[in-house]
Amino acid sequence: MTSAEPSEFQGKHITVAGLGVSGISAARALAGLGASVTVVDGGDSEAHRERAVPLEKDGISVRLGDAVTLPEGTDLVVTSPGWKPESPLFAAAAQAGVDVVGDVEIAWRLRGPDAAAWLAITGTNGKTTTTQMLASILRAAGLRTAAVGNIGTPIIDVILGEETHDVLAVELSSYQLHWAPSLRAHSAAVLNLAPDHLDWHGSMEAYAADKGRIYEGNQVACVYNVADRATENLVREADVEEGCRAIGFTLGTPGPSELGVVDGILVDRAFVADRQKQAQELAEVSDVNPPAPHNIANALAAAALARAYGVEPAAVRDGLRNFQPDAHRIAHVADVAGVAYIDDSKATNTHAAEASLAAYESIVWIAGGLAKGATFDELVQKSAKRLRGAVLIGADRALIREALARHAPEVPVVDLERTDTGAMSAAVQEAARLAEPGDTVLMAPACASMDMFTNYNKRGEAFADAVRALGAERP
Ligand code: UMA
Repeated sequence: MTSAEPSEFQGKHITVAGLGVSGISAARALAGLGASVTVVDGGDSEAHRERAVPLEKDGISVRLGDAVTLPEGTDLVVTSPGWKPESPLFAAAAQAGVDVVGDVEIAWRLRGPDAAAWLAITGTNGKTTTTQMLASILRAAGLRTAAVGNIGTPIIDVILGEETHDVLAVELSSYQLHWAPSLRAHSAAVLNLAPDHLDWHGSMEAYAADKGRIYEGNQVACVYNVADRATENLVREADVEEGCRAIGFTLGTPGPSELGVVDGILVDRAFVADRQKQAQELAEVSDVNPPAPHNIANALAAAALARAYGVEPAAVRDGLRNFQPDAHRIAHVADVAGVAYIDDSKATNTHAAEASLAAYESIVWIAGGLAKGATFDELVQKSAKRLRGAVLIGADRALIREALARHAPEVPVVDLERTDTGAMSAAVQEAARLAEPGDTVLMAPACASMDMFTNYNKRGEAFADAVRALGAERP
């Protein structure tokens, strides 16, 4: 915070829900601002106890193994994003007349008078990549920026940190948006909307409504996906600043106020002097890495936000060229015995898995994990003709097995009936058995990883290790 004024949190008794990445950041920041902080967490593992020690040394109370009781005298609850709205702790807070907000809300309230603008991104899929692309474009324009939020860097740390920023590329999850009522971004994008996290939100309507909050109070542009009507509807429902524009992105030829693609060129018909007659070239499709359709859409959304902020076309091109995608996103691990092995561990929901299954012709699919309330019928129906076989792992694999039986009964399925970490190695061996030269073994689980792995990175690493072991066996 640039201001020397005492913050609204000084002297307050604040309960922070969750001793994870965002809870630790919020607790430290609020204690630093003079609040009396208690962190509560339902977990009581060795890892939790280890995380508590440095906080307690700094005068922050930590209560483990109880996610229900509201500490006596709490003035405000600051929650981590993963806590569901119906958590008993929040019912206790409501009973006591105590507000509940998230760490993003705190970050927003802590911005100083010369604070960096927020360019915000959400969507069911592609938000991390788009946020990284946006940060890369902003850097190419010579702006001081950081990629923050759901991407893994808590926003509070950046707001209160030493470094000064001109503009932030902010990835926001539906959870974070739910708990950030006063957030008002410079411009924002919803990339797409498909069922995900329904166990958290309760319904598709509630999920969409939380995503739509990202447009509230936008100043310059609300960026939506022309191919996904639901995102445009969210723009219509939003209450924005006077003069804020709706900007579409499309893989087709753009109309006025849209960015799109013409003859392999990414073009802007929104941020030009005469959008009826003019189109500005931004970059070539081949500048996008990888140039897969869903990723070109991500690039267009990032470009739209950058252009809304006033970035020049050449910086959009340079930023896209400089961008390197993360590991575990449709990453080619190796070819073994004429079969390609692809790690798309990041496909943690059906929508993402659908995009990667659409990219290959003959696939042995490794899938399963935590379904998070999803159903698999549509995914299997759409992908059935591409499946040479399927290998299922993880807690909710029966849901996928049943969908395969209903819509792709001829596809051979191996149900490993395992949820241990070593199951990935067995899954790769089974997949190798089913695959023929020219096929692709695609690990795009359509599920979260936490039933078997710490996170999707670990799941991807386990897959890559198993593929390498296979390569050593049969080169
Ligand atoms: N906990 C409880 N009770 C509950 C829920 C959680 O006690 O009912 C405790 C857990 O024991 C744990 C802590 O709360 O100790 C974890 O809190 P959290 O799940 O909110 O996770 P954080 O470590 O704070 O990380 C969060 C985001 N996690 C989630 O939204 C689930 C991270 O996004 C984000 O990077 C980080 O804040 C910084 O902003 C991860 C994610 O999976 C990558 N996001 C989802 C997604 O992208 O699909 C939304």
